[in-house]
Formats: sequence, C-alpha cells, structure tokens
Amino acid sequence: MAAVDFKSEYFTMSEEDVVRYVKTEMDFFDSNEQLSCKEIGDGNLNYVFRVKGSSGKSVILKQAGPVARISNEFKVSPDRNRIESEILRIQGKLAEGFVPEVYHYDPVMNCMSMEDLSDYTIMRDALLKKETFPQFADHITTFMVNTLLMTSDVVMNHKDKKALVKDFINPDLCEITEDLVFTEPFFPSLRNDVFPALQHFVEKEIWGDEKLKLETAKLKFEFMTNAQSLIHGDLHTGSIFIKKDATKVIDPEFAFYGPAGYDVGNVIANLTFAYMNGAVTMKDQQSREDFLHFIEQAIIDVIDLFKSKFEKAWQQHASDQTAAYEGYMEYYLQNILRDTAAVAGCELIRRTIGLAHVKDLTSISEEEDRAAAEKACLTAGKTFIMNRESYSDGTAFFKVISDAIIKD
Ligand code: SR1
Ligand code: MG
Repeated sequence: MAAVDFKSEYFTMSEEDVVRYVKTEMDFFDSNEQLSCKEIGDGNLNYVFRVKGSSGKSVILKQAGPVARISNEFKVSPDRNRIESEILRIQGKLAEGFVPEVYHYDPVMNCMSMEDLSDYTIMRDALLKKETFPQFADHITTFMVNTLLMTSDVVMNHKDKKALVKDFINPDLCEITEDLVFTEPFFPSLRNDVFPALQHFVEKEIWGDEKLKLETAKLKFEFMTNAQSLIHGDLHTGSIFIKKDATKVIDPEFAFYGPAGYDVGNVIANLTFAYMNGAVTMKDQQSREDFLHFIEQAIIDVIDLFKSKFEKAWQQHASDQTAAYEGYMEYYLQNILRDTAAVAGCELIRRTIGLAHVKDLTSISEEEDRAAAEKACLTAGKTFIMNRESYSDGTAFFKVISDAIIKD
C-alpha cells in the first residue's frame, strides 16, 4: 500500500488513516502499542475519532470536512478547526478545567487532537435519561462569565481585543447561524422541517406574525454587528460533556466576536427542551416532579448566578474608565439579559421547526405529546423574543417557560 502523505495535501481521513496519522504525526502513544480507532461523531459538522492504545490510553482526533455532515449544501471552511483549537486554548486559560485539553492542531489536515472525555456523557443524552446535575448552573455560569466578560472591551485592552476580533472572523459558520437561527425558521423555507401536527399553528403563529418577523430582523443584524465578546457560538446541551461533579464545554467551532447573550440564551433554551421532554413523557409522578424541579432550578440559577458572578467579576476586572460610571454595569448586564431572552426564543423556535432539530423533541413517540411540547417551545420562544426587555431574573425567565405549557 502506498504511504499516505499527511504533510502536503488535505484529505478527509478514514479510521485506518487516523491510526496511521496518530502513529506518524503524534507522539501520544508508545511506538509498540496496538491502536484501534472508531469514528464516534454524532454532530452536524465534523468527524470525531477515538483512538485507543493497548495500554489503555486514548485520545480524540477531530477533523473538519469541507462540507457539513448534516447536508453537503453547507460548504464550510475547514479553517474552523483552527478556530476551535485556538479558542479551546483561550477558554482553557480563562475558565480552567471547563474545556478539554488540546494536544495539537494540524493546519494541513485540518484536525486537532484533545483529551478523551469518555468518563463524561453528552448532557443532552444524560438529560434524556433524566439524570440530574445540581452543580451544572454553577459550572456553566463560571465558564460563561469568565469567557464572555474577560474577552470584552470592558476588561481587555481595546487594541488587543480588536486583534482577537480579526483572528476569530468566522464567516461560514456565522452564515449558518444567520440563516438557520435568525432567518429560515420565520418563513416557509424549504429547509424547514415542521412536525405535521403543527403545520397550521406554525403558519399562523410564526410565519403569519409580521411583528415577530420584524423583531427577528433586528436580532439578526445585532448578531452580525455586536462584537461584544468572544462567544462559544453553539452552547447547547450537545456541546457539553457532563458528570456529577464536573462540566466540560466542547465544540466551539462557531466561536466569533458576537453578543454575549447568545451563549446564555442557548443554555436556557436547551434546558427548556429537556424540561418539555420531561413534562410530556414522564409518567411516574415523583420522578417527574424531581426532574422538572431540577431543570426549573437550573434555569433560574443560570440567570441569577450569571448575574451575581458577572457583577463580581466586573468589580474586580473592569479596566475601561467609562465602564466605572455609575449605572453603566447595570445597563450593560440588562442588555445581556435582553439578548439572552431573545436568543433563547430564536433557539426554541429554530430547533422545533428549522433544519437542525433536537432529540429532546424528536424522540417523543406519542404524536399528541410531541405536538404539545413543540407548541410550548414555540409559544415560549415567541414570548421571549417579543418581550425580551422584560426579564431581569431567573424566576421571570422560568415563568415564560411554565406559562407556555398548555395545562389540561
Ligand atoms: C449545518 S449545522 C446545523 C447546526 O448544527 C450546529 O450544532 C449548529 O447549531 C448549527 O446551527
Ligand atoms: Mg457542535
């Protein structure tokens, strides 16, 4: 077999290529170890390989392909792998212990290797099994405050921050968000995927609502122009590895300088999907109550802990002179909460009727239950967008979600 050259030309690797790559391009394993490799990616974009050695050591290798896995309509620059490896290193410094360790990045093969987190579970899957994680809100708010406030103009030297804005220009991935989150769900785009029982509801309440559409236009342009913080850009529960006492954020390939509330809003919306799933599928009353109570508290805590940690970090780290003017911090934080509500709304709607769905909804087997959960997501989503200026604490956020459920 001809030797594979990993140094001159990019190609998408098979499991066998990855074994050869790890042997020749990395020094992670001892030379005499037997290696096995499995492609384990279940995301919409990339290929993720786990390579195990006979000694028990293992490593993850992630490669960006030239098109998205979910559909080859999306031509996405493999440079996203550079963005991902660089931002993981930055986030690892700002929020130590909350992201996997990156071992290497290869700009020819557009791949990176990192710590194997096989003792963790993807949070969406764990929530679908109705596992609870009482420390989650504390962990994710530390991660978000540290990465969002510390990369903003409030804290950073403004020229250094602008250099980062340039490094993290991410046009292909931003275009996906502009289209899939802010545009297509709000008109009958061919790429939408509406559960048939909801067709009339969607036509009237979403596509037929001109006021809602106007608000989404405002939000889309804010997303494109507000270079506030170096955001993760896709912080849903499928981008979080979790176990009882630890949380790791993965997959930051959508990172760019955008509105801080984009990350917080994604966390809120994706906890809401887990809540809606539990609300319609759980039959045992006590387990249902316990699970729903855990999610309710997590939603409330994400907002309230984000606020209190943000205020504390601002007092400690704000460096801009004008940021210290009385009232400015409160104004800035309330704007993040407004953006959080708006983005939670868009995420709730786009994951229900857009191209990229979530298992929390699609796995609901009873048609009536799924329709009820999806309607509640759309109703809460609309309320969040239309009334986004109105929410200042976690209880107010949660009320939108509980009010959206049709009670019989
Ligand atoms: C074409 S990618 C579809 C979705 O998957 C990613 O995780 C992002 O959320 C994106 O919108
Ligand atoms: Mg992802």
